[in-house]
Amino acid sequence: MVSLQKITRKGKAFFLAYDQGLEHGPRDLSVTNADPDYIFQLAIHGKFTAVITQKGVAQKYYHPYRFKIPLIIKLNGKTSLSQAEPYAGLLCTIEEAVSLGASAVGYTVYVGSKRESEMLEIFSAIVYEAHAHGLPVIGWMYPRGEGVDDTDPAIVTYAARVGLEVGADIVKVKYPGSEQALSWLVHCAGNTKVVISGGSKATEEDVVATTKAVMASGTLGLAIGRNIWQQENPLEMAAKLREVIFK
Ligand code: FBP
Repeated sequence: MVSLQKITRKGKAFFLAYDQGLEHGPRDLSVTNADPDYIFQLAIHGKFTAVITQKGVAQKYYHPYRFKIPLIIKLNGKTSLSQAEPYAGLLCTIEEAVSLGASAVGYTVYVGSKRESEMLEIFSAIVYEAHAHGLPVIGWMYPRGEGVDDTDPAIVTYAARVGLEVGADIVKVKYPGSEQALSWLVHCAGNTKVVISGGSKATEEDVVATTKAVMASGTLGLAIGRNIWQQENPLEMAAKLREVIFK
């Protein structure tokens, strides 16, 4: 099994996700957090275990930080403007990710999309190639498509299990609503580790409470974005979450 050591600490993950500029666009951004330098500094001072970006942000900003914070490159993505069937095209190769200094790579599979099989095929090939370079692969396993309820815990669990079946080292899923549901999801993911995404901005109390349930369910940790860098005091928020994750 490929090692997760470079992107974890004390066996836990605390990833700062910053690919929303592509996925959601400026509606998520402010004068402060639209600047990738701000995010890399935040990742370092907030003691995250890695930062997640698309390749363009890495190309233009990562170099000065390359020995200070590990990088996870998201290999595919899409905008929220397209009305097409959920599908995120491949934008970066493993070779490019390696040359940009990535310690791991990520890829979204929209489980339930009519184009799911294309994404699964590409995902499987990525796993093979990334492992040949010693890089772990994180699957953003997101149920999506007509008639697919992406909030149904059974469906979120199915998506996580698909990650195990196709060779993901880590799956990134949305919180399935309760500690009990998440514990079952973690069990179904087996030796594939689980990280939970943050979602749109919530209150500090809610994020801390959810993180406690997330850690009690046996996950590897968090891959959180907006609930950190949209906060008024993101370093304070990061410190509170570190207390839960690493204690
Ligand atoms: P957040 O913690 O901000 O929710 O980020 C997690 C994430 O998976 C991002 O990596 C990605 O950009 C976004 O959510 C995608 O969300 P969605 O597909 O639901 O719009």
